[in-house]
Amino acid sequence: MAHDAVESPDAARSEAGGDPFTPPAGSALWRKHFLLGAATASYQIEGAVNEDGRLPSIWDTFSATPGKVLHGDTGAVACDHYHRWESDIELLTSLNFEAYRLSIAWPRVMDEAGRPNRKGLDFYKRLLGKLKDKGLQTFVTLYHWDLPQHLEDRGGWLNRDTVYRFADYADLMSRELGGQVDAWMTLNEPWCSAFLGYGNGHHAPGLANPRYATQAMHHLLLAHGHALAVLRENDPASKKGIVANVGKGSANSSSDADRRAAHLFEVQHNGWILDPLLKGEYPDDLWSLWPGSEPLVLDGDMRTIHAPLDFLGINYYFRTNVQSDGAHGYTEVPLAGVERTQMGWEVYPDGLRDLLVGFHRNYPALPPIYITENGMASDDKVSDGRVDDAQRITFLKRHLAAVDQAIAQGVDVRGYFVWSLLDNFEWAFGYERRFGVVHVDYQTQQRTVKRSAQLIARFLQERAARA
Ligand code: IFM
Repeated sequence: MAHDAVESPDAARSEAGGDPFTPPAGSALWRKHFLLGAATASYQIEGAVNEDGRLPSIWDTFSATPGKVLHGDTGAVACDHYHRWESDIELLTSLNFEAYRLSIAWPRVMDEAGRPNRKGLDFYKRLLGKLKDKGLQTFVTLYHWDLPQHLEDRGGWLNRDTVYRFADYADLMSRELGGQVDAWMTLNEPWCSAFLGYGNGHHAPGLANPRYATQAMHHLLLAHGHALAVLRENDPASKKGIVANVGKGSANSSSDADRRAAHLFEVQHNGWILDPLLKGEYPDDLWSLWPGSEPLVLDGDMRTIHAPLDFLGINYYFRTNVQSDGAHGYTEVPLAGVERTQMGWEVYPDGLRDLLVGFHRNYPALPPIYITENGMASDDKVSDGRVDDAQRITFLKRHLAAVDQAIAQGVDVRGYFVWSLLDNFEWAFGYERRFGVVHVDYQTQQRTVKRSAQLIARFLQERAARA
C-alpha cells in the first residue's frame, strides 16, 4: 500500500507546478477548529454484501438489473472495505485528516423483524472504536441510500410505515453506538433518494413519476424528523443534522422566463428540502413546476420535519445552466467552453459561496454548516506508483477558497469533508468515475495516495504544527 503521504514542502511545491494546496495566510482554514475530513458511504466501499447476516439492499437489486449501472458494475466487492477497514483507517490517519464521515448500512445491522444483527453492529463498533482511538471526530450518516430490499418490497419510501421503521433503526443505532459518534446525520441527500430514485428512475429503486418523488421526499423528511427526536433522547451529547445536496442554477439569458427557470431549478434542488426543514413548509413554486403532485401530509408532519437542527450538512458539486421550457418548467442548456469534470459537471466554485451566502440571508433558522461533501471525478491513472490528479488539486483549492469567502461574509461554516477518501462505486456510473483522493485498483485492491491527498496531508501537518 502506498502510504508516503507527507513529504517535504519543497518537493510538494515543485511537483505541483508551484501551486501547492495551501490556503493563504489569514484564511479561516488555518483555524484549528475548522474541521477537515474525508467522507465515504457504506454501499460505495464496503463490499461483503452477503456476509455476516447482511440482507439485500435496493442497490443490490438495482445494480443486478441489466442496463441500470454502467458496465453492469455492482457494489458486491467495491473497495472491500469490510475486510480492509483497519488498513483504510491507518491510511486515513496517515493523511492527517481530523474527521471521518461514514455511513451505516441499514441492511447490515437489523433483520427483517427489526432485531439487531450483532455481527454487523460489531463491525461498526470496531470501526468507530478505532477512529476514536486515533483521535478522529466521527460523523455518521444513517441513510446513504441502501434501503433494505424487504422494505422496498412493501413500498419503500412511498409507504409511510418506512418512516417508523427508520425511527426504530435510529433508536437501535443510537443505543448501540452512542458515545462513539460525534455527529449523526439522519439522511444523505434526500433529493437523490426521492428524485433520482422515484422521480426519474436513474437510481434505485428505479421508479419514475413526480408524484412518487414528492411523496417519497415527504416520507424521507418525516423519517428524518422522527429519527432526530430519537437521537436527541438516546445520545444527547452528540450533534444531530441532515445532509442536503444543493445546486446552483444559472439563467441562459436575462429574459424573465429564463430567470424564472433558474429560480425553479433552485426551488426543485434546494427549496424542496431546505424550506420544509428550516421554514416548516414546502415552497409553493414546486407545485407550479409539478402541478398536482402535492404529497399527502398529515397533521403535525411539518412540525416534526421543522425540528431544530444542530447543523446542516451541505454537499456541493456543480452549476446547471437552464432556460424556460416554454411551459411551467425549465430545461438544461449546457454552457460551452467551461471547465468540466469526468462526470461532465461544470466546475463552478463561486456557486458554493453564493448558495451559502444566500441560505444565510434567507433562512433565519439556518444552523451551523459543515460541507459534508465536495470533490470531483477524474480519470486518474497510476504511473510509476504515483497519481497526479492536477485538476482535483485546483478544484479543491478553489472550492475551499469559496468556503473561506462565505465565512468572511458571515456564514457559520465549521468544517469541510472531501468526497471521497477512496475511489468507489459511483452509483449508476459504477467504477468508471473516480472521486477518491486515494486511487483504488479494483483488480488488486491496491490503494495509491493521489497527489491531492499528499498536499492535503502536508497542509494539515503544517496546520497542526502551528496550533
Ligand atoms: O458519490 C456520490 C455520493 O454518494 C453522494 N453525493 C454525490 C457523490 C458524487 O456523485
